[in-house]
Amino acid sequence: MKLIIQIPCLNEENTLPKTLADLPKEIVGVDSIEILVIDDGSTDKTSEVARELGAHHILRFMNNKGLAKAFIAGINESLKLNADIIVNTDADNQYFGGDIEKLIQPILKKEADIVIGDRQVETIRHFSPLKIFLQKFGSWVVRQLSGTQIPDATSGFRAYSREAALQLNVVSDFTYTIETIISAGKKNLAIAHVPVKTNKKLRESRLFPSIRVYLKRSMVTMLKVYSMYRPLRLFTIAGATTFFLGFAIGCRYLFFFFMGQTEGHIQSLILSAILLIVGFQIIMMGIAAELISVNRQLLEDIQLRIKKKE
Ligand SMILES: Nc1nc2c(ncn2[C@@H]2O[C@H](COP(=O)(O)OP(=O)(O)O)[C@@H](O)[C@H]2O)c(=O)[nH]1
Ligand SMILES: [Mg+2]
Repeated sequence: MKLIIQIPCLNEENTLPKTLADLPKEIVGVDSIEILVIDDGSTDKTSEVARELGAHHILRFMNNKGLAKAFIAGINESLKLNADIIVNTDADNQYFGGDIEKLIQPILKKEADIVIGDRQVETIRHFSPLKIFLQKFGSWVVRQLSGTQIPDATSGFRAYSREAALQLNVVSDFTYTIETIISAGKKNLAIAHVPVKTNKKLRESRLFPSIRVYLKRSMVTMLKVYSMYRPLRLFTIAGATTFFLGFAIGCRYLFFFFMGQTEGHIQSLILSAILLIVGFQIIMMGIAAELISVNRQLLEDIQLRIKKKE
């Protein structure tokens, strides 16, 4: 049983030493533990520090490609290195390395494909009440969209079985955390969660410059991923709402018409016709998107078979 711990990094020369020092050296049930640092075009000495401190593998990009790309590149590299379990953690030592043992237990016991570390955000002292509320609300939305029970959707502390990692695809540029949960839920993978400890904050978050940016990007991601996996439902809701609004306005027009008011109300007649047509077209687009989505599932199935052969 080989465990690879991957750490995506952008300019982490200061915090990486602490993070690496806290990682477990051995775990019962695991034969070897290797560390993979993904240096996403850092302009500081991240790669050198990682090498000096004994990281087994370093994947270095010449320019910054973003966390989502770095994450999936790490997963694919770990698969090539024959990992049986892949754990992702952050380079700012946010997560307590000693909890990796706990994190991989459900996979070792063959109870889960993916395990998400639950930070229990309400207990994190340096999170503001607004940030706690948004994290909880965001996780609730992700639970609804994914049909899973994950309490902490944006946690970057996770473990993947080889089987789950083979099925992983990330299309958004910004964050992989939400997307991977929604797609895993839709693919019916077994997702578990365990409570984990977090360490003191060493620096400000780089991913979320402000709450507004965080909200905007998260919403765009959720909408995009959900429309990838459940397009017909999404488009039908939008289309049907528009259609019925047009229908209601049309009925109002007909009501006046049959009551003898045969003149006037032309504006509402036009509006009704537009809404009816647009609503119908949205539903049609949903059907086309659903067919494309079925195609994507077939492609993913082929991709999985090829990856397994490789
Ligand atoms: N590869 C890559 N990693 C990044 C990037 N930005 C942040 N990270 C890493 O992602 C992890 C989490 O970033 P952090 O700023 O702590 O965000 P937080 O999750 O909001 O605390 C850390 O390991 C960072 O080094 C990026 O652009 N590319
Ligand atoms: Mg952090």
